[in-house]
Order: sequence, then structure tokens, then C-alpha cells
Amino acid sequence: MTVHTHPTTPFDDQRPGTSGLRKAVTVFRQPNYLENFIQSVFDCVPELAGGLLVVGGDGRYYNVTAIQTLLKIAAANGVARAVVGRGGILSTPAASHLIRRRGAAGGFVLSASHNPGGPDGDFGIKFNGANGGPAPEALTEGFYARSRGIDRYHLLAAPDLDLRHDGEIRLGGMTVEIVDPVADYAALMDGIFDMPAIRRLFADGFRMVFDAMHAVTGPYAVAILEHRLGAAPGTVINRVPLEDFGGHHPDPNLVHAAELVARLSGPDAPDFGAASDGDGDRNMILGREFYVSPSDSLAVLAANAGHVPHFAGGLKGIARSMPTSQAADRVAAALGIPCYETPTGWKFFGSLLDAGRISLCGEESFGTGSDHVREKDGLWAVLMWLNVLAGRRLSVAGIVREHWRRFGRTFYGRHDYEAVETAGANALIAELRALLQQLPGCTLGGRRVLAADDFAYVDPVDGSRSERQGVRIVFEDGARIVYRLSGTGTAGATLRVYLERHRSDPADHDTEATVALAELAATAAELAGITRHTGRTVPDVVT
Ligand code: VG1
Ligand code: CO
Repeated sequence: MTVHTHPTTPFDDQRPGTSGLRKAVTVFRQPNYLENFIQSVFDCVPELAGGLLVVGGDGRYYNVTAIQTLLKIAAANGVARAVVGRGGILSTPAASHLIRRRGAAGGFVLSASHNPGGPDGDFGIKFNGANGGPAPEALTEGFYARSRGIDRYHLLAAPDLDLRHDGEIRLGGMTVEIVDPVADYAALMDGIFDMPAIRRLFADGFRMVFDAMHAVTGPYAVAILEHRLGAAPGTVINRVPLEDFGGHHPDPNLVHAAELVARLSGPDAPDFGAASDGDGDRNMILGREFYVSPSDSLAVLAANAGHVPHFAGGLKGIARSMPTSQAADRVAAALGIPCYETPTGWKFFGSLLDAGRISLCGEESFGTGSDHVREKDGLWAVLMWLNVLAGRRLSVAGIVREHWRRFGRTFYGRHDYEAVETAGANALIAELRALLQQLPGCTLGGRRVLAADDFAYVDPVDGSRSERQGVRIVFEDGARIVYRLSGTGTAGATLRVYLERHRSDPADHDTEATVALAELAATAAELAGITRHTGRTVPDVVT
């Protein structure tokens, strides 16, 4: 087996977005496209040579093909050992854990997360560093810069490997170690939660449904929920990972997890429902006929973390992404701990977690996590809820309603306008930016604007600065409107409009969120000229 150096020419569209490089499969299949990006990472991370590398993906179409190429490039770039999930499978949180546990120099996670898969779907590749977390912005910008000047890549001329069985294989100078994707992750969960209490909860007749959406969490959820915790066989639905996720979006929200939502309604519904996404880092939490908004979930888990052995010493701090509701801030204030506000994307939580400043963090986009890994973690969030339910022996709705009585309810909604024309979306944001200075003091839809800005973040640990992270309008009554463009979409632009409003009076708490936010939504649409710029009158998805 010999190393070949292949000449290549750059592509100009390899800038990683919110969560790595995400493109249509057809884009990734262009000759040298994958090779260029991977080689760019190796050129920017010299520690990989002679080091250990973790590799796995969410099992979508092109996963194994890409891993074969990746391993040959890794071997040609001097990686000493690659740890690969059996069959090329690793959930994002499990990959993060393996990187940390094995002291790896980094890892590649091959996934386009909640985007649809298949030959006409999307693919993605993300590099995580030695702390197990997504590469920080400075590094991903470095990958991009390198990709624009790349003129060669190194590849070992070798046959494809059989990744179906645990064990070790030599690939040139590199050892490939194939491991059970679930074992280490399940052991980590055992050490975090009060598993006997959760086991007793199930033994006492508690029923749940977990929707793996034919994505990566199926094997993890079966092993942990059904085998270790004694949930009834069949608790995990859509449990077999499929290359095209059965033709669905593996996106856990009320629209795409319709089967789960239907199961949780009706008199015979189970007590608890949950779903995860393509790569296993998201979570949606449902009670019987009850939806927990992700922003509330973060706040409720923070307020109840004392039931979980891992947090027995208390929480150090909480962080949330800027568009996530301020419900968690109220809990942090009550606990007397700091609450940080970061830009969208998990990479911004890494330095706070590494520095021990926060224990819990979350995003409105169905992402919740803690210091146990450096990614958001879907199954962990489900176990966290189960641990709280086992400790409190209340219904999901009971816990959330009690939380609202104590802290007030923060009504929350995100309106997504998907695949709109890029020029119109950019113009909309540009016009909003131009308006910002005039807004404070104005009255919009009956509310006075207190402040308006384009969110800029200075990392309190390393001082790095990130600009233009979302247009934010804060009203005197605490309500907010936030606008930003997605960094994970692959067709045109996706406009996200985030709305929130707080109500203390319990008499208001039973209002539907869409009703409570209707005025604010109208204000947001009018102020930004959404119809004028996008031609749309209603959002595609409301979460
Ligand atoms: C979206 C979410 C963001 C999340 C990101 C990755 O990004 O809004 O909160 O971190 O997806 O999630 P954007 O730029 O499209 O709004 V995942 O599950 O794809 O790793
Ligand atoms: Co994901």
C-alpha cells in the first residue's frame, strides 16, 4: 500500500456553517470535493499526525463511502490509530464522548443531522477537537481558507475495509479499531443518572414511547431504555437506522414527528414521549397531550437537576443560545448562578464547559446538554427527564405547570421560512440592520422598544469575538423578536424568526402559544417586510 499525492483544484463553497460543512449528496459526490475538505482539516490540525482519530456518522446514505475515503486520507496523513464505530455508526454525542475518553486528537462526525438523507438528500462532515466539541469558529474559518488554496491531497491506495465487525485492521501505517458504538456511551449514562430509580419507575408501570425516526439513536435507545432500564419491548419505535430515514426528515418537532405526537394523544396514551434527530444530538419531550418547548425544557431541567446524581453538588452555571427563551435565566437567578448568552451553535458552549463555568446548556432548536460531553445530547436529555420524573413522581405536564407557577411562563415560538430566495433574505436582514439605531423608543404593535442590536459575542473565557449573530429587538415588557438566517440549510436561505413573551399570572398560562404570540408575530412580519422580501405570507414550520 502506497501513499499517493493527488493534484486537485479548490471549490469555493466549503465554508462550514453552524454545524460543519453541510451540502446535498450530489455536491459531495463531485470528484475531489470530500477529499479537498478532509485534507484541508488535516493541513490545519497537525496534531492528527501521529495521533488518535475518532470516526463515525449517523448512517445516512454516503456515510460508509465517505468513511472509506476518510480513513485512506487519515492513513496517508500519518494518523496512528483511528477508532471507528461498527458499521460506521456513531451518534454525535457518542463520538464526542469517545474523543474525550480515548484522548483523541480529534474526530470526524459524518452527518447532516436533521436534514433529510438519501441520494437526493443531504450529507455533512464536522470536525471536533480534542475536547470532544465542534471546532471553534477560528478553526473552521481556517479550514475554509485552506480549502480555497488547496492543490493536492494525500490518499493511501488500498482496498475498502470491512467495518462490520469489532476488532483491529491495519491500513498502511495506521491501525483501525472498530468498536461497539453504544457500549462506552451507555456506561457514561450509567455514571450520570440514578438508573435504579428510573428502573423502578418503569417497573411501577410508567410507559413511554421513544421515536428514533429511523436514525442513529435506535440502537442506543433500545440498549439503554429497553434493555438496561426495563422499558417495555417496543418502547422504541422506528428503531432501525435507514440510509434515507424512511423518506422522512429525522427532525424531532411537532411537524416531522407526527407519529409520536399521535401516540401521545388520547386517553390510553403513555406517560412520556421523546424523539431524537438524525445524529442523536436533539431531543423533543412530550407528556400525555402535552408539548414541552425546548426553552422550557432547559429551564425545568435546571430547576430539577438536584434529582440527578451527576449534579448533586449543584449547577455551576447555565448557558443558552441568544434566540433561546429567557426561561432559563430566571432559574439561574433563583439559584444564584450565572447564565451566559451565546450565539447559535454548540461550538460556542465549548469554552464555557471546558472552563467549568457552566453545567447545563441548551438551544431552542431541541438541543440540551451538559458538561458530560461537548455536544448536545438527545438521549441524555431523555434520561434527564426520566430521572426527574422518577424523583418527583408527577406527570410531565404537572412538572411544567408547577414550574410556570413558580417562575411564570415564557411563551415561545420560532417561525421558519425555508428555501426562500437568498437575495431577498439577505436584503431583509440588511434592511433590519439599517433600522436598528432608530428603533429604541419607538412603539411597535403597542410595545415600546427598549433596545435593538445585531448580536455580537465576546467569549468570556478566550476573548474571541463573533459578530452579526442575529438581529434582536427587546421590548420594555421583556418580549423579544429575533431574526437570523440559518447556517445549516442547503437550498436557498432559511429565515428564522424567534418570538417570546413572559406572563407571570397563572390565569394566562393555559393560552395556546400561537395565540399568546399572535400580535408579536404580526409585528415581526410587518417590521421585517417578510412578505415583501420572501413572497411568503405564512411560515413553513412553527416550533
Ligand atoms: C440549527 C439550529 C441551531 C443548531 C444547529 C445544529 O442551526 O438553529 O440551534 O445548533 O441547527 O443542529 P441554523 O443555523 O440552521 O439555525 V444539528 O442537530 O444540525 O447539529
Ligand atoms: Co443533530
